[in-house]
Amino acid sequence: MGSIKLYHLPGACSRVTMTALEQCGVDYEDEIVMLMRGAQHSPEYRAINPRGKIPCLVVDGRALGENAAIISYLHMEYPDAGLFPAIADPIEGARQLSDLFTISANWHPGVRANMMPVRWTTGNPEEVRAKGKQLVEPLLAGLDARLASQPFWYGEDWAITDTYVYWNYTTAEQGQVDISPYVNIAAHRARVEAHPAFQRALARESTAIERIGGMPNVA
Ligand SMILES: N[C@@H](CCC(=O)N[C@@H](CS)C(=O)NCC(=O)O)C(=O)O
Repeated sequence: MGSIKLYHLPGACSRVTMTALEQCGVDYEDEIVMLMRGAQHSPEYRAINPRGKIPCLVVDGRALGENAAIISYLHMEYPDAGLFPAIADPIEGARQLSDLFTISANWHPGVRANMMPVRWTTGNPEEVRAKGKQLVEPLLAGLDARLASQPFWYGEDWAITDTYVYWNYTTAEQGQVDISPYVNIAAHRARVEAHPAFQRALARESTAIERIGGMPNVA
């Protein structure tokens, strides 16, 4: 790999890609995109990522969006970094991708509807918030059941999938979903937070915030 830059926002879902970069030991630059100020819609950012989303990883001038795609790319470049358990079977490999897609396509929209309902309706936001909650609750119950017999998504070992689903359930919690009844998720949360690459990503986010002189207060 040549030059690599991650466009991100501390605390946003770009934290998943940042954790993956840290897990792979990639040397990369990073730049904060102030979503709360609409910077994702600026002509400058749209020239980098016309989709106006983060995360966006720019590798040698070529932009790649979507956590699932970026993770998949990093896994191809760094197959021994431990982003996923090693497997030889193509169906199992495709299932790992399928897991990322389902988090992206099913968890994330439900979480967002619950946390930011005004982005989804010009009508009553509380109805959308309730709908988001309704979408997320069976996912939480399914995850909790999965984690009853194993510490991580795939079993004994951490995978980036754990960080991705963690970001979703902790964000759901910020959006008025009570995750406290899910005891296995609570234990998973502590394990994911203790993972070294996640800790490095948090430190990297703090450095990025310091570099811009602190996060602005946005009314
Ligand atoms: N499925 C995408 C979701 C990307 C996404 O929605 N990112 C949010 C931040 S968590 C964003 O850029 N929001 C800005 C906007 O929608 O205007 C992924 O996982 O990469």
